[in-house]
Amino acid sequence: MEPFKICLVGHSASGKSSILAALQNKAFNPYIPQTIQSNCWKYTHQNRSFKIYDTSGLDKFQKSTINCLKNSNLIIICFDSSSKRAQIHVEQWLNIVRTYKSVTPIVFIGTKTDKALKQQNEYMQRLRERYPFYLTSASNPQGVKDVFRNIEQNLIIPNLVVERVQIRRREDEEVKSGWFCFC
Ligand SMILES: Nc1nc2c(ncn2[C@@H]2O[C@H](COP(=O)(O)OP(=O)(O)OP(=O)(O)O)[C@@H](O)[C@H]2O)c(=O)[nH]1
Ligand SMILES: [Mg+2]
Repeated sequence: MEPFKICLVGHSASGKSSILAALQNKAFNPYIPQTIQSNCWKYTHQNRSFKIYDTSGLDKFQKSTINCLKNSNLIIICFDSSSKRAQIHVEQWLNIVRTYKSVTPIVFIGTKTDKALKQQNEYMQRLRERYPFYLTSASNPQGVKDVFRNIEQNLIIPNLVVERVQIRRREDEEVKSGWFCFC
């Protein structure tokens, strides 16, 4: 059976590689290098194979990131939950994902919950209501692992991703119009 391909995308420094490092039992590294193009990690859980693609958030590697997106079965949009620009970054990545992968299910992971400022506004609330939505910190590796176990067990293994595919486009439109209302 082909591995289930999960693609991590999001703004540069949103914490994608740190999430992957936590899953790989690596210690949290505040000086973790920026990702060049993308990295892939394969693992097995409950007899099912998964491949996680950790992409670069930098514009100059966007072509490589889009290639990863195209091959994926599930897309995780990561954002820095402590950043004041989190909404803008989420919108940018939603637009990219919708342009290149219109029917692949999306999950959101807000990172860096250990930092003080968290974006708890109406936009984030709408995202939370419309998509699978998690908050975590790479400084708490068990928390990151729990997020992925939850995604595997509640969305992937029971094939719930199929239901998300059917309703995703409409949800995107609602979230998008909500976003414009806040400007
Ligand atoms: N405090 C805190 N810092 C974090 C967390 N996750 C990542 N960081 C820091 O944020 C910075 C960027 O993290 P990365 O994991 O490299 O971000 P990225 O999304 O992979 O970035 P690109 O590879 O450039 O796309 C690094 O200094 C990390 O140590 C977190 O949960 N808490
Ligand atoms: Mg990275």
